[in-house]
Amino acid sequence: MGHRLADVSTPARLAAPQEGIGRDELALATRNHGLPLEALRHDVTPPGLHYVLTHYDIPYVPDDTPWPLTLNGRVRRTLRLDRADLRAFPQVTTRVTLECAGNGRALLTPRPVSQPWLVEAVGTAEWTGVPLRLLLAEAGVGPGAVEVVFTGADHGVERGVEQDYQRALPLDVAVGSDPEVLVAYAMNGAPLPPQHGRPLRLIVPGWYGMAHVKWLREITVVDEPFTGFQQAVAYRLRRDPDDEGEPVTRIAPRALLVPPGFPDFMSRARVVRPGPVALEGRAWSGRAPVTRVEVSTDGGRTWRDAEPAPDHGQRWAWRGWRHDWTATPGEHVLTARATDAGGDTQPLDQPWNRGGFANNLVQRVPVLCLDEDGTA
Ligand SMILES: Nc1nc2c(c(=O)[nH]1)N[C@H]1C(S)=C(S)[C@@H](COP(=O)(O)O)O[C@H]1N2
Ligand SMILES: [Mo]
Repeated sequence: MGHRLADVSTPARLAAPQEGIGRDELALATRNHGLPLEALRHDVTPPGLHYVLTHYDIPYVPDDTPWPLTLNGRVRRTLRLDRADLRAFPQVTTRVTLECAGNGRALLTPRPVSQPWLVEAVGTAEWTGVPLRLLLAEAGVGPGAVEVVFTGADHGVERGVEQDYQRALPLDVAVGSDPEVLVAYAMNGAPLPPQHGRPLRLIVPGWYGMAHVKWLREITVVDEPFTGFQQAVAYRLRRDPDDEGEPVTRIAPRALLVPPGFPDFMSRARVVRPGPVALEGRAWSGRAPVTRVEVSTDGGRTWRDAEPAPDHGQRWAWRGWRHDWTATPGEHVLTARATDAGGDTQPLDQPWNRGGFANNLVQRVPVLCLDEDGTA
């Protein structure tokens, strides 16, 4: 009795100047794990190493659970598709890099209080499913349609608003083929793992994670812009709580380094030996293909072009790069910076908004170069 949930008019909180990560953020961080950065070595992330983000609970969906996918709203005919119906449509497999829009949030000042990602909220998988445009064509998009709303089976409350997890896409993106949006039922050739949306999820190549609705059960064509919480309240770029804010959409360019050498357990600081060190990493952008990756081994004062890995023609997946470095005893700060064909690049100073969204500040990796006898 007397308990009240937070209110939607209460803005998401910013941490006080010296405030550390709290117990609520720790609880989110243990549920929503990141990619161990050494797994950047894999072209395709093994499923258990792919980052996970789930706002509420992971639904319990035993294998034989009926899962009719409903297509309704402004359509000529409502469809209810079971697993066999979906398998009867053409099947497409696409390699896609997913990144959470909040990646990098915990490094911001002031720090938005939410899932405290450093830089590891990313992963790449081969997603298999049915092109969404084929399902919408089968249902027949009616006149006046402007957006398509996707509803997941998970349910929770967020800043006082009880809701199913829902997100919308503009109609042209939903019916388009570049990117080809998928209703996916497999990840890396196996049924979706529970945490990644079993049995069905949306995949929107090039868009930040929030668009890829998991545990997808309903697709609704609407004739008004969708105003659900995850669209109109969350996932907007705001500097002040009452800004309307721009919506978060496509992934900004980012490069990450495979951590070189070996780590210190507590600080995660990297230790390397003097001599040649092959620096390697990944770079991606959902806006335009990555055209350049630069590396700095002196904390961003000077930059050298990295060498791109062979292009496998995977537009929506990260691309590898490498750079040979000769480590000398002492402390170094390594960093990498991606630029895409649209001219977007990574800032050296933090881009800041209240949600910490779409912030692609360059990664800084402190490295200690030590001789075998432990001297620098
Ligand atoms: N139904 C549902 N879909 C969801 C979410 C969710 O909480 N519920 N989280 C979204 C967010 S914010 C991200 S970053 C991605 C994460 O996908 P992954 O866990 O498969 O990596 O799923 C998105 N889809
Ligand atoms: Mo996310």
